[in-house]
Amino acid sequence: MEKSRKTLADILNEAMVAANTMDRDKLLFSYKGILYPATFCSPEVFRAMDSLEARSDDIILAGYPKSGTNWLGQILNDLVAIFGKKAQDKESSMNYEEMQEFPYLEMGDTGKYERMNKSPCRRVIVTHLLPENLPSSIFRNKAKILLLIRNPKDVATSFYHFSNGMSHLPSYETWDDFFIAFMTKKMPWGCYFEYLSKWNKYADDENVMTITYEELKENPVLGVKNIAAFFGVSLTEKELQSVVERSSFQSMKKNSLKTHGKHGDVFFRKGGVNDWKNLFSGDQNKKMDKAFEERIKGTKLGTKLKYEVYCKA
Ligand code: PPS
Repeated sequence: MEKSRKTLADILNEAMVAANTMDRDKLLFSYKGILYPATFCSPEVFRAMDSLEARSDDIILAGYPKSGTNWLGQILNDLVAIFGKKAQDKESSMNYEEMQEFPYLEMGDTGKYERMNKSPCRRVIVTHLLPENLPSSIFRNKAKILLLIRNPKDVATSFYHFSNGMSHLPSYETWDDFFIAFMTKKMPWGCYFEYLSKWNKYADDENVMTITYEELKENPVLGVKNIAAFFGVSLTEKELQSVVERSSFQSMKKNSLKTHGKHGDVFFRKGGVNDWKNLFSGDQNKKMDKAFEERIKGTKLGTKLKYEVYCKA
């Protein structure tokens, strides 16, 4: 496979520079009824995506924006590097870093999927997409999927700060304006409640493991252990500790200038639970509680989210 030419930090910087010259109403485009950022995604890339030939040993991470995908991406890449070292075959002796594509499946160029198909490495593929928009080979070839979910109030809060901190997304003058957009399906990658309800149909599949941001935050050692077991990566106690340490919020934030360039601080903002309490009004709490009750409560993912614990005012 051709060496990936640009780092994540380079790609982010270029996209921000391009977005600075664009009109607000051109920042997002619609594809199959869902909005996406024009500086990272394109209809051509979406059309090319189905040529990806998924493998049963692929590591797929599915998570709505702002649910902690960079965090889990760090953990999964670390696990794959450990797995590769232990496999000690010709392929794993290649420089894993150099084999990497831009981690998000739906972002990149149209040649990306062909390059990925040629990669001999075990692949980590991150996506914000709905299950129905993923390449069909992911389900056909039984690739394992880690589904990451986060409480909707912190997702909205994180998304609001991100939208105002990055130029590739439309910014909002007030939190109230953002809240209306979040609740009326105007977000890039679609509506979070729809995301939860569509992924809920896959939550019982044996190839899908669900983890919440909050449970990983509470017990990262157990979380990493379970993730490693799900993907068949064996870890010594020392390796487990180092994966947890390298993926801590403090470590990732400290390293973010290197990994994400000058926008690192926006990606690694607070990294906690309950920041929504600083933004939500009583009325907004009621509105989101009602939407959750009507659409997600009682489903497997709804129960897993522990809404009563993390989202009740
Ligand atoms: S993005 O832009 O969609 O890719 O964002 P994503 O990475 O999915 O989510 C960003 C939020 O995850 C927090 N984060 C972390 N929390 C805990 N530990 C670690 N290591 C970590 N890394 C990232 C990040 O700070 C964003 O949440 P907020 O609430 O905005 O801080």
